Amino acid sequence: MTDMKWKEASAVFAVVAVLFGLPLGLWYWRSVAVLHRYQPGSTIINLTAVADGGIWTQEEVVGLNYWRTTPTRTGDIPLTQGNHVVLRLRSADLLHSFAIPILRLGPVEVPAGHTVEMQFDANRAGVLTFLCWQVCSPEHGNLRGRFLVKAADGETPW
Ligand SMILES: [Cu+2]
Repeated sequence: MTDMKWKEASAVFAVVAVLFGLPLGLWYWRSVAVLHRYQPGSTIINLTAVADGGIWTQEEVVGLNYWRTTPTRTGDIPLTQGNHVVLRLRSADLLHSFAIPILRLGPVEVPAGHTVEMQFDANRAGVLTFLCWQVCSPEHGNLRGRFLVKAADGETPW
């Protein structure tokens, strides 16, 4: 009888461990372990492409909020000269791509369901335009944005 109780208890424990441990592990992997891969002091920017509206957003587009809300188009993204930038690129829907032509970075394909990393050093002050590089959708032309790199001495060259 006590043996049965013991088995029951360990089964309950196993279920609870999976129910809570799995999300916790996932959360840890996404928010802590992944970020520790980058060099210290990196500026980490998440950009998700959304075909509807042609939007690059810094918001997370997952599950229900894809259907319920329109993500906010990212404004100009401020950087400071010398920043090491880690871009974590995603797509909310179909195949997009990403490039920063003035830095000759990319294009890299950004398929849905993946996170594509791109890193660069903002060595020079100025405006860095980024855009989707392939005709992905009717509003493809809107899939662009800017990094504004402020000079290390505080000057703004735009
Ligand atoms: Cu596109």
